Amino acid sequence: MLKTVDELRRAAVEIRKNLLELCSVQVIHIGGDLSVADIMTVLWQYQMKYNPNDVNDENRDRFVLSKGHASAVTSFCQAAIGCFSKDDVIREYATDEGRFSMHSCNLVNPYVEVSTGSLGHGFPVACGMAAALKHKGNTENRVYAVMGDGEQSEGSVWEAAMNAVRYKLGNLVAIVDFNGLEADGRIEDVTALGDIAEKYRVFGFNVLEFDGNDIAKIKEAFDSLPPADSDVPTVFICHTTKGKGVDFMENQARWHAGKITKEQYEECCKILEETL
Ligand SMILES: Cc1ncc(C[n+]2csc(CCOP(=O)(O)OP(=O)(O)O)c2C)c(N)n1
Repeated sequence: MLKTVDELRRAAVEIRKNLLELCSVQVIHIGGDLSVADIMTVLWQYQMKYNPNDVNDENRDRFVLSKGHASAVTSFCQAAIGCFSKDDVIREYATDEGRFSMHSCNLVNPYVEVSTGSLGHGFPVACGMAAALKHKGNTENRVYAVMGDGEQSEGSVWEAAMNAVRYKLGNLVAIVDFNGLEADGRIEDVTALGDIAEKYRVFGFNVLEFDGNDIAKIKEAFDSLPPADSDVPTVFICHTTKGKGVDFMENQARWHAGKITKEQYEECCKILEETL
């Protein structure tokens, strides 16, 4: 596990380079992978209590990728802590026998807690997992669920949010990757989300709102979480940039998913290194 902001910044660059390498051989959901890369780096390499050698450990933190199309960034974050190698991900991605694909699937990959891809389904399952942990008397572990902002237009998200408060799921941490774009346009033009932080606050959540591409801010937010055995669920509203780190992809809905050339990959890596 990593400790410092500088180490985590370096690690996030590596995750982005891995994503771009894969993106030079396969179509991936690169825009939403890059927006959430900093949050996922801090979550997997700093925050989560997770033993890669024991996926069934009762005393593990659980991770649910509710925006299931960000499977590539999840796989590279899991590779970074030793679940498998980064080259496994690149070799097996989108192959018939492979463990990795455009959406996370637990039938072929035991490191996936729950298969996701249909938006609005992962978060309710995460709430159920948090309720089960609480019911079993587990006071140490948390359930982290990463959602998209477009995903917030699914009614099931709000049914789950209501029940998370009702069942006092203080071990639940919802993370909203608020990049302002969904698959083919701006959230504002597709759905009327309004003040999402206020909505969660009114539902009864502990709400933290911050820049989700700022490693120091992300680390600070995780450090400030109430104890897992507290009674109020937390949500992070993370303001991010879709395509973060690759200038021609930033804030471009057409880079929701796509593929780049080897030359673009080399060029992007150079620029990412310079940002450090
Ligand atoms: C129920 C459902 N409806 C539609 C889709 C198609 N879809 C895949 S990704 C996406 C956009 C999601 O936007 P957002 O949650 O903001 O994700 P991000 O921008 O972070 O990639 C949509 C509509 C889906 N996967 N599931």
